Amino acid sequence: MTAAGIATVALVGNPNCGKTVLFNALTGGRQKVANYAGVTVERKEGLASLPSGRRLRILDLPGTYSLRARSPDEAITRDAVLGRLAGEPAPDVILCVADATNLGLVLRLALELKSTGLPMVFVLNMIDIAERQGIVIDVEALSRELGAPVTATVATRKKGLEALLELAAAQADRTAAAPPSGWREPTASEVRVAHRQARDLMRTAVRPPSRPDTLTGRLDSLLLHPVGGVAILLGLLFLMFQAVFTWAAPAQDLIEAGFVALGVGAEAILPDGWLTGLVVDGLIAGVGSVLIFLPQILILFLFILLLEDSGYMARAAFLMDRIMGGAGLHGRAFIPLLSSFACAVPGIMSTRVIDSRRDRLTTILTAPLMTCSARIPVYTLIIGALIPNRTVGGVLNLQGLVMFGLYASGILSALGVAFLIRKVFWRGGSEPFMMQLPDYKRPEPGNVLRNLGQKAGAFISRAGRIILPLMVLVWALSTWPAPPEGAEGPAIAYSAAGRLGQWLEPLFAPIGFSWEMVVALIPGMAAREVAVAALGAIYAVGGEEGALAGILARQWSLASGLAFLAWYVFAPQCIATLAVVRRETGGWLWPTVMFGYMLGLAYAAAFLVFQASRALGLA
Ligand SMILES: Nc1nc2c(ncn2[C@@H]2O[C@H](COP(=O)(O)OP(=O)(O)OP(=O)(O)O)[C@@H](O)[C@H]2O)c(=O)[nH]1
Ligand SMILES: [Mg+2]
Repeated sequence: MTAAGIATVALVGNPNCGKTVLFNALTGGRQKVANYAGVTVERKEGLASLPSGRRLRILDLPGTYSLRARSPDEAITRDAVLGRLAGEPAPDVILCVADATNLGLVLRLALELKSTGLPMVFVLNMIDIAERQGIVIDVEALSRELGAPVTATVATRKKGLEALLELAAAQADRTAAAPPSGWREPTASEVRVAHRQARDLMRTAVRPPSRPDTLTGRLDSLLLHPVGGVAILLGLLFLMFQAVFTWAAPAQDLIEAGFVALGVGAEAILPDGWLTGLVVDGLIAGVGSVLIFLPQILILFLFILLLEDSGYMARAAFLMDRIMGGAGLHGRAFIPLLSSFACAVPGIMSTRVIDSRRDRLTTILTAPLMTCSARIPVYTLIIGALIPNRTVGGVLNLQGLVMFGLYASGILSALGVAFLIRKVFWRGGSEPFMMQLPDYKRPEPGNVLRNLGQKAGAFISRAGRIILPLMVLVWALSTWPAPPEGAEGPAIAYSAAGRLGQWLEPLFAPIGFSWEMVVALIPGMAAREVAVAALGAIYAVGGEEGALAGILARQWSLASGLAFLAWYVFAPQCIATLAVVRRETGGWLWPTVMFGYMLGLAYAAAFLVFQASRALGLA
């Protein structure tokens, strides 16, 4: 027990049994939940209160099948249970959480946990589904054999939580249990004995379902079909991109109109002078040019969250395994790579589910090539400004096609880089794909909405925390110093930003970047979408009128625009990603390698695109 007298209760169980839903329900937390294995990869803690006013510290841990950990996320759970995490004693109580419809594997884990000597409560979660399927569980027999109280919960409906907390508190009060420091890895024969024990317990205490889940089987015969399944997956992805562009348009127009009105209003109220410039050109034009992408980002996340919570995402991983395996990527790399479509930072963290270090590093190095949502503002802005909105081949929209091409370039180059790494640098095949496919579930609207709200909050707060202060800086640097007496040309050309851009311009001339583009790249290092805000501010300070897309259409050649897009597919334009790579790999070597190879690819791609488009007369 800690000094404050608050007992620590750790949630331990197989992946995908509902530990995080339980954690969120007990502590009011907001950790990520989804219907596939390996969602939680970190230790999280929170406080739960009992009706008596007593409090318990709850730990949410990554799912595991055994204390004999193989991957980094499983090692976290093992170390937390055994009190091996720095500065943290072993928990006072273990809540062994089980998916009540799938007790076979968790009973082995429960027996292993029992052998640590820590007090335990065995939690039959998802009892709603087990009852629907007609599974009968002999709670008394289970409790006797495990030497622990057993209780049932429906975490998603917050059912059974009070009883659970009471049991946990009672277990915590038991006279000190033997510390688990004496725990050692069981030998092969001990493991066999434990497996037999778990099998026997399963036979005596659990009567198999009288109404098994047939929906999952029927859906999978279609969705996992080698041809039909892949066609459906591609269809879903296509629908997702269509939706991102078409559904978002009305909301985007509304937000844009709002910011224009805000700018006009501010200009009317504020006195003439530098303050108006800062507010109207720097803050409103800059931040507004990014916030109009909120609807698109929310639609993208809505799709991803629905696919995750229904259980389909794990199937997509399964379908992609053959293709990715051909490139030398581990099947388990799919979900990290897919999460990277939202943002590479959680994507890179979720590579902890990959046990082989080489497979994990390959995935980390390729994750930032996936098109993260921070690129959406950049892509959409430039496509909207420079690519004509016309139909090709009768059905396909040219703008949508270019967008699809950018996503495809990211994916193909990731496969190419992985192939190169695995075939040239680290030879050797990757391991077979093993991932338990979850049963399909109706997505929880509450979970999806909460997650969506969090994404919206994160996007808006990024605008506040990162973009807003940077826009003050960009505005100041592009306003001062003022041009000398009798100077010719636009004032901004004499400012610090203008001079810096012009000084760097020769370096970027071969790839077709103007000095404004070069200047926008620099604050864009903090977060990719800041480049859009910076362009908005730079052109506004430069005296250009109207929406940013219209300005780009006048100022940029098609060749330069395409080169800028190509740059953004590859460029290592995000400090947060490099920082998380350093943390996950424990040094500067891999972030440096990543920065170098991505920068090289970005310059080469932009060069090729610019020169080729000029040769084709697209300038
Ligand atoms: N019907 C039902 N669904 C549940 C229940 N508890 C959790 N779920 C669903 O089960 C899925 C997995 O939940 P998570 O909390 O992410 O599982 P986890 O154990 O934390 O998984 P990892 O972090 O991967 O180890 C989600 O889709 C939940 O909505 C329950 O009691 N009943
Ligand atoms: Mg979890």
